[in-house]
Amino acid sequence: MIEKHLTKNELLNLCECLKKALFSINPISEFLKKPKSKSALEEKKGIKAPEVFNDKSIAQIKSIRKEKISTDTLISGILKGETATLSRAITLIESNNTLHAKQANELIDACIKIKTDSIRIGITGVPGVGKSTFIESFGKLLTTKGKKVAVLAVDPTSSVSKGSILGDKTRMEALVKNANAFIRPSPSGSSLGGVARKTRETIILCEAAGYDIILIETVGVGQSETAVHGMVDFFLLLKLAGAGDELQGIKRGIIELADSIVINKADGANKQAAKIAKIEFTRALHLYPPKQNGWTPKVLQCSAIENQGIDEIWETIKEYIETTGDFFLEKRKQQNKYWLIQTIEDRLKADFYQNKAVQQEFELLLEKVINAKISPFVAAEQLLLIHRKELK
Ligand SMILES: Nc1nc2c(ncn2[C@@H]2O[C@H](COP(=O)(O)OP(=O)(O)OP(=O)(O)O)[C@@H](O)[C@H]2O)c(=O)[nH]1
Ligand SMILES: [Mg+2]
Repeated sequence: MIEKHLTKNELLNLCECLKKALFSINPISEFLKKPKSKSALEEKKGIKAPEVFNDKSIAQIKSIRKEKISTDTLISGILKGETATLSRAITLIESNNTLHAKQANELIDACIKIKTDSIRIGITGVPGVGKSTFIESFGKLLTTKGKKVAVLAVDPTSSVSKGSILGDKTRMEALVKNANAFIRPSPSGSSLGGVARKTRETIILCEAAGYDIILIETVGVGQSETAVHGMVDFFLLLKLAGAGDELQGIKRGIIELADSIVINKADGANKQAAKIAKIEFTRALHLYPPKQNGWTPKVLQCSAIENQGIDEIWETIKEYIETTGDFFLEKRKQQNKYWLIQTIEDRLKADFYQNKAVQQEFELLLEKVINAKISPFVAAEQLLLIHRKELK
C-alpha cells in the first residue's frame, strides 16, 4: 500500500470536492422534493356501507348490550332454562367489579332456594388422562337418558396455558352442539380460591336452570381437587394403566378422596394393562380406611374414545346415591358450612392485604423480618394492629 501525506491546501480542496459531490446527490432533499409515496399500511377510503346496516338497528343492538339487565329478568330467564340468560348471569358472578357483586349475591340467594335433584360429579386426573374426552362420552350418554348436563371446569392455571379451554372446545365437539348440554370453561384467574368460589356459585345457577347433572373437570395435580371435592357429591379419579403413581403425579390424598377410580384408555394395546391395573387398584384400595358413609370405592375401566365402560360408571354413581342415602344430604350440609367458613376466611384475607396502610408497612416490616431485626410474630401483630385501627 502506498501512503501519501497531503498538504494542508490539498486537504482543503479535497474536502470542498467531497462537499459538492454530496450535495448533488443529497437523498434527504431528493426525498422531500418527491411526492409522498403510498405506504402499504395506508388506509383506503373504503366503500359505502350497504343499506342493511342501518344506524337504527346498530344503536338498538348496542343499547341492548349496554342495558343493565334487572335481577328479576335474570332470575326468570334462568328458571325458564334460557342458556343465554344463564351465561349472562355466570359472567356477572365471575366479574370482579364490586358493582356487580350485589346483583350476583341477589341472584345466588334466589337460585339457592330452588330445590332440585341434581347430582354434582367431580372428575379429576393428570393432564392428558382423558378427562374432557370422558366428559364428552359420559355427557352424551346422560343426555340420551334424558338428563340435562352442565360442564364446568376448575383450573386456575388455564389463564396462563390456555390449554384446557382450547382443548375442551375440540374434545367436546358433540356435547357443545347438544341442546341438553351446557359447557362453561373455567374463568381465568390466578387464585384457586376465587375460581373455586365462582364455580361453586355457577353450580347453583345451573341447577336452578334445570341441569340435572353437573360435571366439574379439574386437573388432579394441585389443590384444585380438594376444592372440587368440597363441592361435589361424587368424586371420580381417572387414571392410566401402566404408569406408577409418581409418574401420574397423583398424591395419596387424592386416592383417599375418590369415590371411584376409573382406568381410562382401556383400548387397543392397552387393554391388558388396564385389566391388571384394575386388579392392583382394587387390592390397594383395601389398604385405605373405610369411608365414613360406608361406601367402598369401586375401580372400573373404560375407553372414553371408544365409548366403552361408560354405562357402568353411571350405574356405579346411581348405586352410590342409593346406598349412601341420608349421607348424600348430610354431605351437602357440611359443604355449605365449609363454604361459609372458606368465604369468610378468603374475604378477611383479601381485606387485610388490600388495606393501603397495611401495604405501606408490609414491605418495611418484611425487610426487617428477613434480616432478623424483628420476629415474624411481632411484625404480624403490628400489621394486624394497623389493619384493626383502619377498620375503626
Ligand atoms: N386411546 C385413547 N385415547 C384417549 C382416550 N381418552 C382420551 N384420549 C386421548 O388422550 C388425549 C388427551 O385427552 P383429553 O380428554 O384432552 O385429556 P384431559 O385429561 O382433559 O387433558 P387436560 O384437560 O389437558 O388436563 C387426547 O389425544 C385424547 O384423544 C381413550 O379412552 N383412549
Ligand atoms: Mg381437559
